[in-house]
Amino acid sequence: MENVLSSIRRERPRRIVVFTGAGISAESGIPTFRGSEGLWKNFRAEDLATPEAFHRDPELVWEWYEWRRGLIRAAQPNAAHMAIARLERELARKGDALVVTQNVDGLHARAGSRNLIELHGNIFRARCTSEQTTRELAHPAESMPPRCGCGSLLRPDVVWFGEMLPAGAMERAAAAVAGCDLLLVVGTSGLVYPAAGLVSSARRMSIEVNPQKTPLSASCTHALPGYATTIIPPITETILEGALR
Ligand code: BV8
Repeated sequence: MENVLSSIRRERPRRIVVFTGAGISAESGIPTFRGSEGLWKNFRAEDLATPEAFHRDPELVWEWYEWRRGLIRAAQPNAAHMAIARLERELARKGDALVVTQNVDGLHARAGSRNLIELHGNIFRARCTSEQTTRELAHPAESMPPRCGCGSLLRPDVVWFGEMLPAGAMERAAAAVAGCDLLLVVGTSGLVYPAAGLVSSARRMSIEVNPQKTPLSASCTHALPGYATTIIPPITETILEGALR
């Protein structure tokens, strides 16, 4: 860890991209997708987060998302989310910090991050399957599966497996990663594409923060074994010391 902090002090990065996965929310009590704590009532995300599953059983899929929303509503952003939001705020005119997240839990926004790309959508938004209009889901659904005023089914406004990401999201994220001085890769197994492919666009320093080795570890300049809430705050502190000098 100390050698990574020394590299940050030497390089004084100012243009930061933080690429996050489910692991950054693990210490907020939200199960990851492939972690040992068993995700989501013994269902695999790949089995339920698909258009086919929704077509087959919209009520089951909605119940799964309602259960996840309940967990997330009860959770709080953790020290890693907060440190990243502070980095964006305090860098301000001296540089910039963009969050590119695979997560749909909305915790980066709740921590205060505004410069944010949600590659896979947001679990607290629903979309009409006919009109494609979206709406916020502030409260648990009254009826199951919920319907739009037009009578059509609503669906979670997230990207399912086999679906395209939001128009322009990957292009914007890839351009930011290619142009940044430092890419932080936090809490992702690096298994889901095209998101995981972003890491190979980094041209300068890249630091992976994960208790496990992943397929992305070898393509980062540093791989720090450990938890996001332990490692991210000292890293953002060191970035700010250098950038604001
Ligand atoms: C698509 C929203 C084009 C829904 C999610 C190559 C190119 C293109 C596509 C593919 C490809 N290869 C395969 C595909 C298909 C597929 C895919 O990638 N499949 C995988 C399973 C192999 N990709 C797609 O379908 C994508 N669409 O490509 O469109 C297209 C269109 C039509 C036909 C062909 C192509 C869409 C993918 C998006 C799916 N939606 N989420 C929902 O959430 O319900 S993905 C889901 O997985 C979440 O978003 C999650 O964030 C994401 C990735 O998982 P991770 O975040 O990495 O989480 P995971 O649990 O795996 O890992 C957690 C990590 O944290 C672990 O490493 C752990 O060690 C670490 N950790 C734990 N605790 C901590 C920690 N780290 C730090 N601190 C801690 N405390």
